Amino acid sequence: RPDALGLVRFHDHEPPQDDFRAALIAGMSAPAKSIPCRFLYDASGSLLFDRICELPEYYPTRTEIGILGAHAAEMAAAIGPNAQIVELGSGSSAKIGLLLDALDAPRSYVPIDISREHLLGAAQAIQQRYPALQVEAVCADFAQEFDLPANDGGGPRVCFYPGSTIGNLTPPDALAFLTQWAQRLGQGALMIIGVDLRKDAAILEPAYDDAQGVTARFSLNMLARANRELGTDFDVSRFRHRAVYHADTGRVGIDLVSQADQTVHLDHHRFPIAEGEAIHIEDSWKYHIDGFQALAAEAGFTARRVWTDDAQLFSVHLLEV
Ligand code: AVI
Repeated sequence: RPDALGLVRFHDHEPPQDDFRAALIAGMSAPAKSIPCRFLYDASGSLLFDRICELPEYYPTRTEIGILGAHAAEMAAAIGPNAQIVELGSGSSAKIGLLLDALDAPRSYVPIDISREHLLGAAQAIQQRYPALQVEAVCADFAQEFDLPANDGGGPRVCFYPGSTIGNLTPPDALAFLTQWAQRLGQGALMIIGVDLRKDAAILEPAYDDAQGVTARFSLNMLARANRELGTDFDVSRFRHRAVYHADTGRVGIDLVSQADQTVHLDHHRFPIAEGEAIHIEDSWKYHIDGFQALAAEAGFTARRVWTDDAQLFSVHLLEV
């Protein structure tokens, strides 16, 4: 068997190290405290997120996999042969496999990830499973400027962005993101994107606050990570995870709520927090199908198809630039 990594082409755009310290100081000094959700995903956070995806209450992962499995043949027919598949974030080889298995002679697979380790692991696994595919791993922050590997196989360029990760951006940021990607992918390119749908709070709130407390641990890990990496002295036991669905805007807001008046320190910085005060750590925006299609149209895409599950929990859109 050929050495899989030897076949993978690797494009390293050397994304700069994210500055957790600066982000934490800025967010904890603001009148409404917050810490950006991208800091949830250190090694422990990523393992906890994998466990979230298996929880009975967290329907998005299994529902999206169900939709991809049920409709991969239609997706493949819309794409045709010799495609270049560009995946944003590559922690999901299970999902890309559903698409690759259905496609007619896919030419190349371009996983893009900020984490070199995850990227090379995923690229290697795919190369091993699909020896005829040209795998071109790109280490980059996919929100930053960089050039995509050329698409010279004669088929379409198809961007695959599953998981409703777009939902962790505010709608204006989602619009900016889609606009940037429409331009980068180029005329005629396709995008297959997973988008979680609006629904009853009775389904959404447990999805973000499960009975086993895995999501709470995922959230609280952000404070434990700050203690480990930055030397803050958060008393993690005196914060509580809270998830609230705001049906008027379609937003699940996630906060860590202080259970006491307390002060957190980082070097010479002091961050007093009152009992009941929240540190906002994440939003997960939910869309109506037509609302998302309107956003995509504003960004320069035409909505071609949309697939959902029977219960209308989740949607997978096919867009064209
Ligand atoms: C990664 N992202 C799409 C997840 C979501 O559903 O918004 C993150 C998450 N946070 C708590 N549970 C899951």
